[in-house]
Amino acid sequence: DSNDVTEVSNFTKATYAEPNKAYFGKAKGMNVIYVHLESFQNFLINYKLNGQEVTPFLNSLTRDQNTLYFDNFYHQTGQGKTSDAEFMLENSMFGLPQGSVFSTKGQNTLQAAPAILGQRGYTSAVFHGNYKTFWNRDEIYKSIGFDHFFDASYYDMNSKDVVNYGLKDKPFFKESIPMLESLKQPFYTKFITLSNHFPYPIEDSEATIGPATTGDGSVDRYFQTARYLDESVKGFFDYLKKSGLYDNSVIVLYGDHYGISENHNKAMSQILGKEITPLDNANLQKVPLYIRVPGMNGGIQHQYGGEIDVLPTLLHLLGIDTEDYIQFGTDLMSKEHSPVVPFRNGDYVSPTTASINDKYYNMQTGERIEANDETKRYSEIAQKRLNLSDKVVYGDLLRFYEPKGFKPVDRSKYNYNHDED
Ligand code: GP9
Ligand code: MN
Repeated sequence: DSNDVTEVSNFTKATYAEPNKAYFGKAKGMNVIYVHLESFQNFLINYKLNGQEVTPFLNSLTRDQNTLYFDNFYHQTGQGKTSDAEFMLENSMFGLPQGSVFSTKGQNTLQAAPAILGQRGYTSAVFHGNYKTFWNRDEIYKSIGFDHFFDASYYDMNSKDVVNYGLKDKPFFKESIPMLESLKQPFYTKFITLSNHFPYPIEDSEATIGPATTGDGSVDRYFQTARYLDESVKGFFDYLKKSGLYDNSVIVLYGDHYGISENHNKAMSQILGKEITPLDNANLQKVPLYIRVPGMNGGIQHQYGGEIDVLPTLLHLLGIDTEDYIQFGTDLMSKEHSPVVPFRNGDYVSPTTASINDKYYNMQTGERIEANDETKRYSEIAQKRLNLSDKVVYGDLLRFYEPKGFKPVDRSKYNYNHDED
């Protein structure tokens, strides 16, 4: 009830991290373009397979002068995979310890990015080459406040352009362009890619790099579908540059979750040339995060963070303060950003220590350590953030909370029925 939500809002206000003045408002009024990089792990960045860069375009973006690239950024998804990543990025609340919050809590009251921005004149849309009911998107997107959802029914799903879960990324971006151009600016948009998805099927004619040779087929093909994704994103960027959108849009790219699970550690140890320890496993949960803002000073960022932190970071860049919102992450660029990155199971990593499966590590040396004051304190912080987030989601507590100046989302105003549009 409202007592519970007061406990939560006291916590998020106490842990709020003030915006960094050098970045606050740097993207004010700009369009927002998210590119969801399916199953894309950070080890791919700058990795060379047989002497060749796997993802030359995404590698080059780490050196772009207007781009922040975060190289200690972790996914925090659970069983909800893609949908958990989406939930965290739209809300700065965690997915659930079991199941998918998208599938089970689609009717919850939310105060998500599309609604916050929609009330400031933004039009919002999701583009995705799979059908709208997958992960219950067509329900929860109403609570999130997405104005438009261009799902597979908007695309040419001919059999040569479709593989695995849906439309291949190259035709996906290409066919998205006229729909993107139909939106009133400023817009808040998300492009959810699909081709780099387990078990990473790809036709020889579309593979522009040879497979790895571990003998584990999905690991071996992962590099080929990652290359295909890299080329797809480059093509989309070429369009953005040509159209001028590049100069008035924030572009955020993120890997949603791991692509290669621990079941493939034998092949991964061949790829990385070393035995995979539990701490290596945790670090393999790093995914890339890029934030490009025209005119902003970019650079490689080493601070630790995770998917929960993206929304406050973005809102502060857009010049919107987050203090009054219930959000469980903190602005990555704030001097008060929390160094503790909780995983969904209660483990955590930080720049100094990590807790993995009830064992503790020195993050710098990789050595096992005994529990100490910091590991106890950081474990408590991680657990507290997860528990309070769960309390909000299970109790649908945002029903009882109204951020200053925020109008509740009216779900009945949204529908994604293509034919009735
Ligand atoms: C499905 C796609 C994949 O539409 O987003 O979801 P995942 O299997 O990665 O959770
Ligand atoms: Mn996914």
